[in-house]
Amino acid sequence: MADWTEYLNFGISVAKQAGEVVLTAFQQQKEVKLKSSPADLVTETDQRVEKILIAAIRNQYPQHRFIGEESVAAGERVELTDHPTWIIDPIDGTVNFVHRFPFVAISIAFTVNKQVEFGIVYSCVDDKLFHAQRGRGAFLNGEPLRVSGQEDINQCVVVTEIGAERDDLALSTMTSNIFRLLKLPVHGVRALGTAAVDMCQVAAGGADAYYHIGMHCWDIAASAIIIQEAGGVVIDTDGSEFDMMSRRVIAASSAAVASRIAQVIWPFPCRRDDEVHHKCVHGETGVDRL
Ligand code: LIP
Repeated sequence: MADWTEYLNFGISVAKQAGEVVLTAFQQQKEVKLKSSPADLVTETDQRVEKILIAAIRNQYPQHRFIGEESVAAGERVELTDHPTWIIDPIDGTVNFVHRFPFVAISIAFTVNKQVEFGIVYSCVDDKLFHAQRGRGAFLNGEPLRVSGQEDINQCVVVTEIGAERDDLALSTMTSNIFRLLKLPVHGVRALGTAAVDMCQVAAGGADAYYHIGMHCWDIAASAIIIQEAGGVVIDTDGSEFDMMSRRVIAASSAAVASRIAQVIWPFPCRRDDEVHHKCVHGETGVDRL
């Protein structure tokens, strides 16, 4: 197994530096623009932080490639190749950032031959750096992470998100999913507003599962490997193998909990990340999704 530690350490250093930019802007007034829906926000800081991250990494590794949330929003294609590729969400939890709700994260995943080799999630406000390298464990600020190992769905705290969709089909699907889970019952359902930080709660054992439909590869590519290296499982919402481009995920403390959630929740149709340009126009009938 290749050793990507040098690249990981560089990624951690640029994430921390970019985190200082996010934290400074967090307290300031922000100019907000809309993307695919009235709840899909972007600020100048999202764009600036992504440029800072890509410029720093490209300067160190000129041959590497990038998939960045705001670059894709500006029209770049989502194309995952065998080349070393950095998958970047400069601010995961932009709505939280705009409202100063204190859960915002920089998410960076690194792939080679289309396989994630390491992931970094830096939760800026509470200064929590989660990372994992394939085959080498998961860590929070240097301390090892382990999932809860919970196998009984009725003993679970489940994290999810409502997301940015505001059309009837997506909202009715997501709210009915929460209803069915609560009726099992589960101990509780939580949502922090950032997929990356949500999933890191599962890796740390504070929550037992996470599921979502509609997020993007840059939201979850890093936190997926963090959960896997903490001993958890990550699958598609239909129970099949996880595919970061599918926009569907279940991540859990055990296979038993993951498969039980797959039986209860329903997806709504979303185009894959690698199938559509993200210059979505919020049309009369809602977002350009399918
Ligand atoms: C966010 C996700 C969150 C989802 C939001 C949004 P962003 O990512 O992390 O899970 O509910 O709709 O997609 O846009 O803040 O990077």
